[in-house]
Amino acid sequence: MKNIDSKIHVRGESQYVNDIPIKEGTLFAYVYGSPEAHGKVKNIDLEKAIKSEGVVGIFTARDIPGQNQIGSIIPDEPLLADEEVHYQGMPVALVVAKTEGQARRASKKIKMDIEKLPVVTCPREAKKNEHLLIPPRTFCIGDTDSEWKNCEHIIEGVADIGGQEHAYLETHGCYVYPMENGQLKVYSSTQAPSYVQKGICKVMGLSMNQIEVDVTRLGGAFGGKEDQGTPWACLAAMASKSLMKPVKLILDRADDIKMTGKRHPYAFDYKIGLDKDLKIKSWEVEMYQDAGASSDVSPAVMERSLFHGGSSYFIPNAKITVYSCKTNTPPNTAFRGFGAPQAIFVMEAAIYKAAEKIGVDQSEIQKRNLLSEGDSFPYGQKAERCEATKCWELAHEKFNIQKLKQQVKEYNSKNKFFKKGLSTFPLCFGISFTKTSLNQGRSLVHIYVDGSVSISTGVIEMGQGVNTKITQVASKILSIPRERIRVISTNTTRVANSSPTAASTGADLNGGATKIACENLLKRLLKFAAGELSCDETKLLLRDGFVYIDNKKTDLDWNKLVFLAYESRVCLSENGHYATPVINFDKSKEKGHPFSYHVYGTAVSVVHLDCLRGTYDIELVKIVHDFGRSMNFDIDLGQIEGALAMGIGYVTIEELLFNQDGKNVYNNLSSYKIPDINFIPRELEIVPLDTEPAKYAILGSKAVGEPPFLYGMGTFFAVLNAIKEFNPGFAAKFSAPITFQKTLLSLYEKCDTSVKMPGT
Ligand code: LUZ
Ligand code: MOS
Repeated sequence: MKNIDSKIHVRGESQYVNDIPIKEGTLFAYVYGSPEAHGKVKNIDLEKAIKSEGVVGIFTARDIPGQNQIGSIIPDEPLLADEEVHYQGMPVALVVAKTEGQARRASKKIKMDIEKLPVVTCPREAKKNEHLLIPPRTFCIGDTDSEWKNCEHIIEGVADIGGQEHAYLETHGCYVYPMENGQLKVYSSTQAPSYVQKGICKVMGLSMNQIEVDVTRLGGAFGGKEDQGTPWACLAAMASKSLMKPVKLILDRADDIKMTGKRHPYAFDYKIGLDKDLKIKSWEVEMYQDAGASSDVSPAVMERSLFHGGSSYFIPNAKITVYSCKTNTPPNTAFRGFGAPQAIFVMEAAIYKAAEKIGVDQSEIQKRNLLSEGDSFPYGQKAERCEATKCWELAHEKFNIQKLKQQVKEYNSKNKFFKKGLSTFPLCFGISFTKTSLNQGRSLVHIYVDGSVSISTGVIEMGQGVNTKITQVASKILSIPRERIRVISTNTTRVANSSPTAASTGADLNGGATKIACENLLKRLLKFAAGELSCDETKLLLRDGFVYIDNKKTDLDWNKLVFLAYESRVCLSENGHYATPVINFDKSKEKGHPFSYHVYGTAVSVVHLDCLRGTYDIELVKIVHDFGRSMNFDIDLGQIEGALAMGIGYVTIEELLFNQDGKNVYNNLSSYKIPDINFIPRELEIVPLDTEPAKYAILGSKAVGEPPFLYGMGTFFAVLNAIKEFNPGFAAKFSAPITFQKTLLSLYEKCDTSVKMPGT
């Protein structure tokens, strides 16, 4: 089954927020952001701006009727800056005018008087200054302290990894109009309509039943719209309610990049101990999370870093600590992988360095430490239906990795200025929101009298194809063609209190709820049919749109059945609720069973390096992936390819840099480079692991949104290997992304560990 949206996408008919036909009298808003990264606000001069052509109103913190507060986990983030500014681009005022251009021109006339304060953009420095947003958290298993003496090899080191811009195609935006009785209707580009609803209520002093948030689809989000769709909606809502006019607020690309948070950069100190058989015995790591100026979802990101602190490996003794550090950059936020990529990066860096020091292949250490059935994760959950070794072995067999290594070696021996590097990468990713209560979904299913079906769920379609999966679920349970089913917009008045579409759980939670709703409807209809056909309900089933008795087709078809049921006053609507079973977590002990299952996989990457220029491309990536039993291979493949490209960009060419003034240096898509078609692997193969349907996944089909992002990380280590082929004296530094600039310097660097890379 193809993605149900492909047709309208290619015709340009899909409606995003900016495509919604606007109402008469619509006003346009523009956000004025702080020109300084840190300081005390002495004065905001609006005089010239107010007189500017077309301006209808300018709103500042003082105009907020409710609380000036949008922090969703910790209340530490004002909607509009009041006494202090904490990052460049921090929203200070909202200019509303008759046209977008007028609003923008007026905003240029705002003058701010700011008394500058020191700017910090490095998490280590913030930690040193004790600027932590929340107390640190530690996960422990075994006893690392007493284990070091049993280790044959002990390696210590540092690592760091940069941030990442989400680069969704559709920037943030919102369109709000006032309704009667003080109600507001809100169209928002958000992964979390219920968060937007709640946020507006807090800021406006309204109750949730006064706000209707509606989302048809997003042009990408990747976590960037989990928490950060909310401020723009709050601003537009405030203007709309105050002026009693429809208000539209769409960020342009430059402002979106400047004002919104990214993936969290991290810095690490680690210590790893192995025995003589290369088994990891002890693992200590301290992670310095760069949270930006306020906490946003950083505490939850921190939590996922803790959960993935052992990566795909069984570590009997571990001590994993994360510090959430306050810096003067936009508040960093959710991004595909959500703290796991950073934690996994430092583990792989430690393994790489250990391999280098011991003189073995990196993959030898990886292989010997893979999780096995029944092994404990540091948080107490045991690996069940563990596919780590199966993926690893199948990858070696299918892709003949031994031979690939041989070919790389031969190529390198024959070429002086071109080198190849290969690396293997095992994946293990936990599925479920780490916050147990978020693991619930709802679905409202209506069967209309003509037999067509409409479904509303709490899930957001953001290009990932979840509506196609929801349609498939309903089509399968109700046994009717998918053309008769329509998944409609996500709306807070139809489905309330929805969790954000995040943590790769959208299809599991909302598909699960849809399945329950459809099963209940089916049961009800079959009970009714049994009466009509005067037979026992247990003999009946619905197949291909017809009722069958004892496997014999009757002439009672779906349309007739639905119509007759309606005439007999049978309810044709159902509200399904799904809550993930088995999961729990005890924060006081930091132990529990937080994930309904794990996704496993193994990737092998080969890069090709031009040693004169320091440039490289990705020759191949081959992946064995554990889908459980994929319910839609085309869509799942699309997710893997997209996630892989994103993961490759993250550790290679995507460089996020803030200067001493806290200015985002690469602040548009011509200087911040994301992978294009030429930078994705020339050879790409994705092989599904032949395994059972997964017990707690929708129709046995495991979540696929985030896990494959991690495969891209393998390319970082492949580049290191290629550099070493040219410059054997080079001491690997674990500072991602490994840009062409860093690569070139590494190629010609003497073996001198005191040499500092730029940007570190
Ligand atoms: N969001 C969230 C997430 O609130 N909790 C999570 O555990 C999570 N994991 C991945 C992505 N987003
Ligand atoms: Mo996400 S990082 O699943 O919003």
